[in-house]
Amino acid sequence: MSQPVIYPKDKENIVVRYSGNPIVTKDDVPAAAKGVYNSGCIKTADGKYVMLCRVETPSMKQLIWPADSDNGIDFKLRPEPIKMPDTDEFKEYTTGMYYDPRVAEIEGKYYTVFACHSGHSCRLGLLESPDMKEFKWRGFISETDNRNGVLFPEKINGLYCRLDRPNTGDGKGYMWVSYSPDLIHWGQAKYVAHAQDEWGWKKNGPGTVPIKTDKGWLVIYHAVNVQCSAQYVYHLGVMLLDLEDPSKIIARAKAPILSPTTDYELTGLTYAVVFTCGAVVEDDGEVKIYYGGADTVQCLATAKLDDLIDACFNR
Ligand code: BMA
Repeated sequence: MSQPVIYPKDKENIVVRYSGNPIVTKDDVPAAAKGVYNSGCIKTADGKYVMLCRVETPSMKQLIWPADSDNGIDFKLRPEPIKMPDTDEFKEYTTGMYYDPRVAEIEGKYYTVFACHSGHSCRLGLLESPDMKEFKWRGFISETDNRNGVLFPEKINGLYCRLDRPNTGDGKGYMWVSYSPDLIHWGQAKYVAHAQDEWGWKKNGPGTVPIKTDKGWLVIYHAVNVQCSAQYVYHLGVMLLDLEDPSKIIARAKAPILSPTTDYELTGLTYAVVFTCGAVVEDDGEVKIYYGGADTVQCLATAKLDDLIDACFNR
């Protein structure tokens, strides 16, 4: 495998891996598991962190399993995963495959969007929680074939807003934005970002909940290239979207901010993947980026918010 591009050459450490990576593994799950990765995470009003772990079971089913932390680094999984509806409809459209949860706080409530996979392809599902303790299933919120849904943390022009990645049918997929009056019915879809560059030409999709800055919505996203004709390589990139019209890209880093280079990112249940579903911005401007390594382990990296913004302008 050729060496991935590292950004930026003169500031190689804008994203720093936590030295104790991985921070959550299958051994932390109070049940048999094959992996924990691509977990969402949020800091709640009381200053505690709640991670929604994507847990893969030995039979390849996926679970969403909450974990708690006081410091955003050491997480303890709760005794049980989130209970999903025991309905024919839920089973028909998930077949035990629901994953990549991304949680946003909007007007004091917590909303988690996740991918629901079945023989009918992939759609987005929504959970609502008042406190990240009780979770209520709200329903499917997309048609097929869509994934990587992530809600903005506030309404834009009076409507809920989300980024997602519909597939284009040719094995590719790019980031879109759409709007909703009620979080269930979505429309006014607009295209945001095409894949670009040698490290992300195959597809891209939203990663973390957009972070509001005075320069625009900062979005950490994933982008994929293919090496040796078949090996997908997942990188993280960063871009800024217009605050009022997030279909407009204000600035975008030319090179990835994180590429798979460590053992735990290169080898696992899959290969060469860094994939994020959550970030927490601390009061001092540190951004904790939670990401999955090789679809197997949950990792953490940190960056300064200002450096991520600068990276978008390729400074
Ligand atoms: C994507 C999603 C992610 C996964 C990635 C790499 O399509 O399914 O959950 O991490 O592929 O395998």
